[in-house]
Amino acid sequence: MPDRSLSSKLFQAAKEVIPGGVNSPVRAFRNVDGDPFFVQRARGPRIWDVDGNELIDYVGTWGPAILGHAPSVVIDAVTQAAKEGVSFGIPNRHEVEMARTIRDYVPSVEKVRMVNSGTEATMSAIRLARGFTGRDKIVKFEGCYHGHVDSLLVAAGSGALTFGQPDSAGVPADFAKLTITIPFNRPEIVEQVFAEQGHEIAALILEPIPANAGLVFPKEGYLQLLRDLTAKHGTVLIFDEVMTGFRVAKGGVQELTGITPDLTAMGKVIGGGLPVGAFGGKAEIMDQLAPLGPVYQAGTLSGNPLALAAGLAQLKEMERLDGWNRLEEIGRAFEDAVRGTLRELGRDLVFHRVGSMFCLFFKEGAVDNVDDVKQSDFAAFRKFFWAALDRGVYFAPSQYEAGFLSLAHGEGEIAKTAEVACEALKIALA
Ligand code: HOZ
Repeated sequence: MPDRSLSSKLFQAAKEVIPGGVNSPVRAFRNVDGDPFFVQRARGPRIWDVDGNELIDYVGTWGPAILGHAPSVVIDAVTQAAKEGVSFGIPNRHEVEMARTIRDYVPSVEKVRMVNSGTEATMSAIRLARGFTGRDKIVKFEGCYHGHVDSLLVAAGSGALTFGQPDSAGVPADFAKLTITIPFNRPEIVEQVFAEQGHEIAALILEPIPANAGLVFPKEGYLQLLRDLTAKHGTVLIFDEVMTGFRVAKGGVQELTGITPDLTAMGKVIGGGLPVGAFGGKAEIMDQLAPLGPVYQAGTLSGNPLALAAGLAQLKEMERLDGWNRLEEIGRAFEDAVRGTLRELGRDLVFHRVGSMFCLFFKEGAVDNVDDVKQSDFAAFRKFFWAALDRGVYFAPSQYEAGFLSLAHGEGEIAKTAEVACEALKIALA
């Protein structure tokens, strides 16, 4: 087992001054019964921990690192922007360029506002939908995670699910009452909810490909059903594409499926690794925001020049490299390697992939929603995680998280990963 003594010391020190030693729960490795490593630096597809261990990384800072870590175009853009000032609190030219870029990539977004995180994006989109419709109730899906927004921390995914807190303490019961949660991929249930309460529902929010309970695909016709029901009842349809946007395709899931929401929450890739979120959609709805309309939303650092310069540089490089097509090729090669390994072992575990996002479930049969994911063999997942990490491959430390490939993952990394995954699976499934 690799030496992680310096990481251990840092974690002990961190726990004295930071709750749980981490600034976001999924980093604590609790779901895999261990302590996290501390990172020293990251470059391309690799990270090095403070003890000098080298890892091939499939977390990619939870999505933003689509070119790989620390691409020179992003570093140069940030350096250049910093020379002109790190924050202004006054309009700057990057904001207009980013808004135009988002609108070009995601045609359902006629107007967009920049914020600092995915959480802010979904929170603001919900408030806007409520202000626009004059209604209070919202619908979300079990296992979908939309950041740590009060009204969305009900039956939530990601860290909330990982740590058995899908319903967070501190969320007033009266808020939670306004959130109707239903299982994903069950048409009859959403139809019933809208038949009974459609006239009271301000917004239906979902990750159109849920990626915070593993990676789950909508069944044929399901997204269209949601589009039709929300349109019929005057409900705002919100796609949370913080993870999938600018990643599974240039224009996100809405480009892949052709189903367009009224509002979209974005983040991760468009920040190039710096703190960025955005929400946008129909001009008619977006123009309800202050200073034009009655829905208040603001932020000192929103539209920060460094963050937007980083995001724009990353998107331009993706264009230049034909990034989304290449990611599909890398994803296919990765999938072939994983499926080959599973065949070799004679195991029929579920493997889902869309573009550069993937999830291996320690489960056979279908995975259509979070209840299916909960049937996974978590003990085997844990063994697999540590066996892979000990051999130099870092997968997300929870069965409920998706993995990410980047343009920096080449044939060499994929071949080594297949070898490691094969050994790790043998250990996990023994
Ligand atoms: N939203 C990220 C993917 N599930 C997790 C990031 C975090 O909670 O720290």
